Amino acid sequence: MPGIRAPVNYSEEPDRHPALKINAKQPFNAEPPRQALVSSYVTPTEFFYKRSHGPIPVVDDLQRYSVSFNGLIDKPKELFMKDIMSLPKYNVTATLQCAGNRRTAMSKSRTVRGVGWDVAALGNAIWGGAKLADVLELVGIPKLTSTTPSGGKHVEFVSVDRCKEENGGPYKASIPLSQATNPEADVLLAYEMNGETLNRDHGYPLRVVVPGVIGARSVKWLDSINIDSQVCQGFFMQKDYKMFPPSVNWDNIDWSTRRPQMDFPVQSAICSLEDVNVGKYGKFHLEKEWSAFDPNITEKNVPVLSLACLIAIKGYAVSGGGRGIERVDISSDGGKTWKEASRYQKPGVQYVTDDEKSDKWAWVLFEAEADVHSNTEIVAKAIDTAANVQPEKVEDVWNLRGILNTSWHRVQVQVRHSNM
Ligand SMILES: Nc1nc2c(c(=O)[nH]1)N[C@H]1C(S)=C(S)[C@@H](COP(=O)(O)O)O[C@H]1N2
Ligand SMILES: [Mo]
Repeated sequence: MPGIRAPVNYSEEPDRHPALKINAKQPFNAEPPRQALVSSYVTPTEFFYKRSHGPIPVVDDLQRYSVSFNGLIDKPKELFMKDIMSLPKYNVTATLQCAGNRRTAMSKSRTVRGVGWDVAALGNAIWGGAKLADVLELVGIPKLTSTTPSGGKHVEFVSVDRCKEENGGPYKASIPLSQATNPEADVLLAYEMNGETLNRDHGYPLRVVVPGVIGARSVKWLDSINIDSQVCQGFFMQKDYKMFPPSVNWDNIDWSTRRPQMDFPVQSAICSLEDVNVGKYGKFHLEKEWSAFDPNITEKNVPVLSLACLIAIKGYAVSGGGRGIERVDISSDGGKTWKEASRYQKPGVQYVTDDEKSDKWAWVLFEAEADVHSNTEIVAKAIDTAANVQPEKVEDVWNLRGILNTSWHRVQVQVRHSNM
């Protein structure tokens, strides 16, 4: 018995924060209210989105839990928690983003298949654990290896949880061996999140964190690692999480024509405002009021801008592959004119792209304000260090699975005049 098991039903799910917006109950998929994301650079674990494909595994005996290494290596090995924890520990601040983030907005343009998400299917955490490059070295694969002598080129992660997409088999994904053995890629086998032991929802006792890559490759509840000559053939690598052009539909789809999505493109969203906001424009101009996150906010209780004319615009911007955010542009006239937002990671410290002190795998929060006197649309778009820019229209990136909606984020502000 390996000390960890996958429950057959949902009777052993962990407790979760009541403010999470549940997009699917079984398997559990939930995101925080968007305001929660901009109230801190590091997302508190309880507000970090949770994306699962089956019941959450249960650890019965941590002493007996181990990860086995198989496939194209000299000889199979088994590592226990104590072996992994005896390797140097690294803390990597990285934003994990589900490829389905902002899917609900994409489905409004044309129907897509998949769990609906607003703009909060991502979070920024400090992940603590061993570098996969060190772990692989321990089992006999040197650093910076792209092919093993026996032809291994990919590292496949197999989990404990069971999901229906795999016909009751485990969740799986792979990354290239060259990335896995490169210490600078910062791929972790993480046992901590935000300074605490990983919790069950996020992969306890051990998960993979692949910085800069769509969340789907950061396999939770790790069971085994296979070194393989080919990319993982599992459902989530081959029949899901691939980007198709808008002309492909469920009748003409050929999954084999596209590669599994890895890096995510440049993304940003406004989080201090809902999609539709009603502001009361009164007699006096109020001091600017950054909307603080209130855990009592529910969907039915959307914050109304109180006497808004000077509107605080706060949000996040992030790009994949370790590309930093070069600029965030904000428009308060629907995209006709733009001004640059200020960016930060540590509160109060201006973010400098590519600076040694900036976290390359993490998001950047941004702030701007707009003086609004009549109904308008506020828009955000980010530009990364490769000068990649978010596409203007969701229609241009529409795809049948509804992944990677990175179109300009637009929110409506309606101004009502009042005498209060
Ligand atoms: N074992 C396992 N790993 C998994 C998943 C899963 O369902 N099972 N979901 C993946 C997806 S699609 C995402 S976006 C992230 C979500 O991680 P989180 O729940 O810690 O936010 O985990 C990934 N790893
Ligand atoms: Mo995901």
